[in-house]
Amino acid sequence: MATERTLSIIKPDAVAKNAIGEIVTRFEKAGLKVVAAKMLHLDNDKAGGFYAEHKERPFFNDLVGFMTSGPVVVQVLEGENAVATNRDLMGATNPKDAEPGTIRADFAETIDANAVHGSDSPESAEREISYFFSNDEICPR
Ligand code: RTP
Ligand code: MG
Repeated sequence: MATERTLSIIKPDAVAKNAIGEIVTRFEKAGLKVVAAKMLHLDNDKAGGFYAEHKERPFFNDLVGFMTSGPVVVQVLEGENAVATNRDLMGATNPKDAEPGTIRADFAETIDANAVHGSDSPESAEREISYFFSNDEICPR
C-alpha cells in the first residue's frame, strides 16, 4: 500500500474546547504523521471556497458561518491509507451516528459543529491540500 496524504481541519468547536492536542494524538497513535500544520481564522470567501461542492445545499450558509466562527487548525496527515484511516478516526458526519471512540462521538454534539473535517477521497485530498498549503509548507519526514 502506498503512502497517502489527506487534509484535516480541526474545526472551531474543537479548538474552543481546547481539544487540539487530544485530536492530534489520535492521528499520531493511528500511525498518521503531521507533515504540515497551520492555525487560521477563515473568512467567508476561504471557507465558502473550501466547501464549494455544497454551495447549493440548504446548510451551506450555516456551514460557512460555523467555519468562520473561530480559529481552525489545518493539517496535512501522511501515512498508509491516510484518507480512509482519518475518516475512520473521525466517525460519521452526525456525531449522534458516530461509533463510540471516534473523534466526532467524543468531541462533538451536533452535525453542524462536528469537530473535524477530513478529505473524502485521494482526489479531494490533493485539491484540498493545495487549497491551504504550498509545496514548500509541506515537510515530508
Ligand atoms: P466534512 O466535509 O466537514 O469532513 O464532513 P463530511 O464529509 O462528513 O460531510 P459533508 O457531507 O462533506 O458535509 C460537510 C459539512 O456540512 C455539514 N452538514 N450539515 N444539516 C445537514 O444535513 C448537513 N449535512 C452536512 C456538516 O457539518 C458536515 O461536516
Ligand atoms: Mg466532506
